[in-house]
Order: sequence, then structure tokens, then C-alpha cells
Amino acid sequence: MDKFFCRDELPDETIPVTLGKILQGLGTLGTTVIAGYFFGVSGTGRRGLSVNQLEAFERDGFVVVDGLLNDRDLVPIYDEYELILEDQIGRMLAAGALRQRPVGTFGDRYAAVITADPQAHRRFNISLPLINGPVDADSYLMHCGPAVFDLLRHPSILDAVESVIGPEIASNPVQQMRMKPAEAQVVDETLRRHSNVGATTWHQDIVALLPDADDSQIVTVWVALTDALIENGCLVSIPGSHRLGPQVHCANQELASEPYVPPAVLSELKERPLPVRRGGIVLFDKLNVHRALPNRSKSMRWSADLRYNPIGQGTGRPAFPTFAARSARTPGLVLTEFEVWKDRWDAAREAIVSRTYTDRVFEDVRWNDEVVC
Ligand SMILES: O=C(O)CCC(=O)C(=O)O
Repeated sequence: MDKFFCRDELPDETIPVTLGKILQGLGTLGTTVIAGYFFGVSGTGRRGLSVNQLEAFERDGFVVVDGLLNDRDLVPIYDEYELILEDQIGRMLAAGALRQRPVGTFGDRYAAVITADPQAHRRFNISLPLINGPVDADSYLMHCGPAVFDLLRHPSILDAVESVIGPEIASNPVQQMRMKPAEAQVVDETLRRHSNVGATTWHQDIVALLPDADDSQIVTVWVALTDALIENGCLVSIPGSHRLGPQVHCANQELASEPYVPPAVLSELKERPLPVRRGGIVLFDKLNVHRALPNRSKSMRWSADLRYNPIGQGTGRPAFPTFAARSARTPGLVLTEFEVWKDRWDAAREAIVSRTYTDRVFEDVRWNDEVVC
């Protein structure tokens, strides 16, 4: 299979995708997207969190912020992913991994791709795969495109983050693009249990962070790229759980990257579902206990989880690149060039693939407790 990474993954022809293509790609969602693209529906123009939102974040460990992004913000992501999906389909047809061109909505075609190649979801993710130890170069892949870079630096997202951690903001490389097809479309049982494809088990984000981030003030910004409701797999959180400290997480040997808080630890705690419409975000603390429900609907649920911490603090994933997204003190530090960001991910990948980087990439066993698990 061809090398397919940041440097060469987007097709040469990066012409803007036509409106028809977007409509075709997103199915019924497309109509509202197009309306928003031209008429700027949603988005409030506010800066940062309100006092009430900040209070909720501090009390509960999370807060839902509706309509933070408008459709004009989201369409570049849909466009970029339409290009890489069609590119991936072309590659798989050429290699014989797909026998016929999948049709239908973006979600239908994506489901066909990962059904034919259960590793293919890696090409759509915005992080290198979480593997400690040697990796297979051909499948050690990710996506870094300009629309993703712009999302990471989006002023409304940074305003919300600034309300929590202040104006010296680093983009933390612990980030995931989660495209979750309708559960019925994912036949492979192992794939269905992968948290980038199916439901996500109870956890705190600290569980996957190496100890350099123990004292870091990491905030997660979970962006709804489609509506995320109870039926199609919204987040569920436990209010106040961020004050309980790190919990036992049983190492999940089967999936390696998915340690989970066992039911015995959770039995007394009350959960709250966090449905949010496309363009809204859920902001949460690295100690907030949360999970995502399965997608029992008929169409794809799509989100991006991004993370931020004050510049200079450990990210919990030193093998991957961080960058200054905003700095009141030293504006010259701020990274604005997509090419530089992409090159840093390329360099990180190269170091891991060539085994120049030999430390662990992510945490997977630290919070295990054999008695409870
Ligand atoms: O979106 C999901 O399914 C899970 C997200 C999550 O667990 C996280 O952002 O930490």
C-alpha cells in the first residue's frame, strides 16, 4: 500500500469541494449545513464562558456549550474529510480491498471502508495510533489536514479554553477524531468495541496520560461535528467526579488502549447524559469520569476531542507534538503555519517508526488494580 501520511495524504487536487458534493456526502444533514454556510446560522459571537458556565464547569467537572461553532466553521472539516474518504476509497478499489465503489451518505461510505479494512479508521484519526513498542509502518497512520489545524486554533474554542486555563494556551496532542457509524453497520465485533468506532467505556482522560501530565491543567474540548444525542451516542458524565481524584482503571488487554473504570467503583455515582447539537461542545476536566453511548441510530455520529493545557506544562504524550495556540505574553510563539504542524507530526511518526523514540507513547496500565479488576 502507498505511504499515506500527513505529507502526502491529501490528493494533489485540493480544489474546494462543490456544494453538491457536500450534500451528497452528508445526506440530509447537508441541507442545513449549506444554509448555515451562506447565512451563518448558529454561533453566538460571544467570547469565552459565561459566569454560570464557568461555575458549572467547576462544580460538575464539565459544561455543555451549545452553538459555539457555526456551520461556516464546520464545512471545511466536512470538505477535507470528503476528500480523504474518496481518496481512501480510490486506493482500496485500486488495491482490490474494495470490490465496488461504496455509495450513500458519508457515514454509509465510511462504514463500508472500515468494514473492508478494520484498520482504515486510523487514516481518519487526528492522532497517531496508541501503541507502546514497535509499530507496523504501513498502518501507523493519521490525518493532519489544514481544516483540522484551523479547528484546533479556532478562536471561539480558544476563548472557551482561556476562561478555564488562562491566555497561555498550548494545543495538547492527545486528540481524536471519532467517526462512529450506526452500530448496525459495524459487523466486526472487535472494531465495534474500539472507542473511535463504537461506544466508549467509563474513564477519566488522565488514564491515558504519562506522568509528566500529573500536575498539568488539561481541559478537553469535545466538539460535536454531528448532533450527538442519546440515541446516537452522546457523552455521559458523572457530575463532581473530577473531585474524586484518579480512579482505578482496569487495563483492557484486548484493546490495549481502552482502560476502563470498573462497575464496582461506579455503583454509587449518578450519571448525566450530555446531548449536544452539531457545533456545540462539551468542555471537561481531565478527571471527569465519562463515557459515550453506542450509536443506535441509522446514521454516523461524529465528534473531535481536542485538548489544551497552559504552555510549558507536560502534555502526557511527549512523543507527539504540542504547539502554542494562543499567548498573550509571547504572541510570537503562536504557531500559525499548517506546514510546520504537519512536519512535526511527520517527525514524531518517523521517530517512532524508526525506533529512534523508544519510550512509552501512552499510559495503559498505571491505574490498574488487580484486586478490583
Ligand atoms: O466521543 C467519544 O466517543 C468519547 C470521547 C472521550 O471519551 C473523550 O474525549 O475522552
